[in-house]
Amino acid sequence: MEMTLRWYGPGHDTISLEQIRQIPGVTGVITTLYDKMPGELWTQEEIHDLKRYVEEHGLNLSGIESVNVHDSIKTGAPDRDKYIDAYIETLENLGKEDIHLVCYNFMPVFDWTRTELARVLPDGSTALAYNQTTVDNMDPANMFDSIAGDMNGTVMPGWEPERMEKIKELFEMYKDIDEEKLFENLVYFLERIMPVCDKYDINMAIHPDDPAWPVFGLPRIITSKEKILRVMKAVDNKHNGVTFCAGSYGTNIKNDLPEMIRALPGRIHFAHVRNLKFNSFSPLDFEEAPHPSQCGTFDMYEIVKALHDINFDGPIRPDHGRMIWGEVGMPGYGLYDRALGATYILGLWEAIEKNQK
Ligand code: DNO
Repeated sequence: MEMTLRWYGPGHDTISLEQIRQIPGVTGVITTLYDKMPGELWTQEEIHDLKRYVEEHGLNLSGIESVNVHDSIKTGAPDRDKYIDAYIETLENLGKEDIHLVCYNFMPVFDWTRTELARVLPDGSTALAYNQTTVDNMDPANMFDSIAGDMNGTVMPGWEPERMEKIKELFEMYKDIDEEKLFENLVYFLERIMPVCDKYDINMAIHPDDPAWPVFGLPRIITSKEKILRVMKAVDNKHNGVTFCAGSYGTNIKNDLPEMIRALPGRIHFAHVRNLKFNSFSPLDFEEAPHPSQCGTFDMYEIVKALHDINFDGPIRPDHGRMIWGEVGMPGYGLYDRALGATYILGLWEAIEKNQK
C-alpha cells in the first residue's frame, strides 16, 4: 500500500505539494486535470506536465481521481460512443505516461451529496454532514445554492457552478433512466474501455455512490456488497475494480465494511479511509468524524485489517478531514486533519503488519 493525499493541482488546491511532502509516510498524490469537463480529451502533453510537476516536488503521481464520465455515457444517449472514444484516448494517454489507476463514478447528476459543509462539532472544529430530512425537503435545483456559501472560495469537485447551472437539463436527461438501465450503461462503458486498460494495465476503480441510496429520485447503483459484486461479475476483468470508500459505503449502516472488503480480493485498487458518526436520533443523519475509531461509528482497525488481509497493495488515502486549528480551505480537503488521518492509518497498518510476523 502507498499512503497518498488527494491534491487538486496547481492553482486549484489551497494546499501545496511542499506541505504534503512533509506529512510523514505520504509518498504520492492522487490528482486530476481539474479544468477538464466530463467528455473532454486529456492530451498526453497535459498529463506529462502534471506528472512532471508532481515528481519535481518529490512525490509520485499515484493515480487519477477522477476522469469524469460524460452524462451521455451514463444515460446511454445516442452520442455516447463519441464520448467513450474520447475516454479511451484519454486512458491511452495516461497509460503512455505510466499512470495505472483511474478513479471515476457513475452517479447521476450529483457526485457526493452533503447538506452541510461546516457543521460545528462540540470541540469547535467543523465537518461535512448529511441530513436526509433536509434533502427530502429541498428542491434539487437549490442544492448548490444551499451549500455554495460554505465552500470558502474553492470549487468543490462535482459541484462546479457551470454544471449546476444546467441542473434542470441534467435531470431531464435522466428522466427515463432506472437502476437497470444505468447498470447496463455502465457495463457497456466498461466493456468498451477494457481493451485499452488491458493494453496499458490501467486499473479502473469505481467510486461508490455517496450517500449509498437514491437521492432526489435519481437511481444509484454502487451502494452495497451485492451491487458492487454484480458489476465485478458482469465485466470479469481485474482492471474493472473498485475504489473502496469507507465513508461512502458506510453511510448505509447495513453495509458491513470489513466483510465487503474481504468479498473483493484483487479488485480493490484504491482505498479511501474515513470515519463517520451517526447521530443517535436517526441513522439518516451523520457527520464526518475524525479518523480514529474512538471518534466515530466505524471500527477503523477492522477496516484497515481487512485491507491488509486481502493483500491490498494500491494507493490509500485519508478521506475528508474536518477544518481544525483555524484552517480555511476546501471543505473536507484541508491539510491538518487529513495529515492526522494519514499518520493514524499508517500506525494501524504498521501494528497489523508487525502483529502478523
Ligand atoms: C468526494 C469524493 C468524490 C469522488 C468521485 C470519484 O469527496 O470522494 O467526489 O472523488 O466520486 O469520481
